Amino acid sequence: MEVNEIQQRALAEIEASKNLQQLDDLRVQYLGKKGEITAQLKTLGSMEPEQRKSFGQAVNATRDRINRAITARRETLEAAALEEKLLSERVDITLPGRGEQRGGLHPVTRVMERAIGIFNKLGFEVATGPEVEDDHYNFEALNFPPHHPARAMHDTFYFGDGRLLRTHTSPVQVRVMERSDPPYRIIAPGKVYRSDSDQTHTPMFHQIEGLLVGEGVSMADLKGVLHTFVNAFFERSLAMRFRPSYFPFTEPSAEVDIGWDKGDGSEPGWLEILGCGMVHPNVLRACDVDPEKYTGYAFGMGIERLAMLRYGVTDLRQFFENDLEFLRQFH
Ligand code: 2NL
Repeated sequence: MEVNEIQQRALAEIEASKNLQQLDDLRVQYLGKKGEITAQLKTLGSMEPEQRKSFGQAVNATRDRINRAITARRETLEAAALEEKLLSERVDITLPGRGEQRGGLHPVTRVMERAIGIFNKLGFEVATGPEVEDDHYNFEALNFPPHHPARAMHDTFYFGDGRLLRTHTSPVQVRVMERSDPPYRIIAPGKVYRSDSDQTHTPMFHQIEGLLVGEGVSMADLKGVLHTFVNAFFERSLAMRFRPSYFPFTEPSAEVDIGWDKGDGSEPGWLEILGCGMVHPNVLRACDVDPEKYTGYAFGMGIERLAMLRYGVTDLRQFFENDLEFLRQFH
């Protein structure tokens, strides 16, 4: 086939190509390993030297010509593609705004702040501390025996280097006791972590713990403060009872129930809302506080649980899904 004829056809097709894919197909068709121009070059071997020279020059010139045409066409197509992309992505800054939407606090935050406000009025100050702790602050100083189940892999998130995610906010209070002398009247609100996940447990949840240590502090003081708290929190006069319980870090220990009317016509019953007790002498000693001179009480409660009761939420996991339809109800 006449080389000129190939060149004319190639240049016309290149000029007519509509996109980069078509153009590349043409490059392969003419200049590729099995391309038409390459096929022409392969015929050189069987030619007489004189003819080979002139024919070789002609084919090479054609190849260069086609190459330049492809490069030029590619630049044109790329510029057009960019232009199209810019146009399609253009933002019309003259359009009117979409208006503003009022945000709101997360129900867990609201309940946390509500509880903190009540304890502040009762004279408790907020203390905070790290969420990454170690065995000493999370367990040892709190009188956990070495093989207590809470230390087990399946309850506690360990980093593997001696560090762990705190499973309660008690370490905050241990740190306060270690670095200062009584009296203490503090609450420790914050995130805590347990390797647990089902209908009623999430791996991260929120807690408020309280600690009051001084001279002559009794369980009656504890009961009075907690009853004042629950009445203030739920904005009504509630029945409340202590039920004997066990925690390593308190002795005696109690679980606190409130009289609860579900409001659905069913009989009112008792509902557990928090745990508490008198600080164990071993805990005071571990923090260098003299248990002969000082006594104290402590308590702990789950924020999500309080929030479920206050807002009538039945599925704990809704607090963590960040579904705006759900969250908007709390504005
Ligand atoms: C619960 C029970 C509780 C404490 C937490 C505490 C802290 C120190 C010393 C002694 Cl530093 N006790 N905290 C005491 C009793 C109960 O929490 O059911 N929490 C959700």
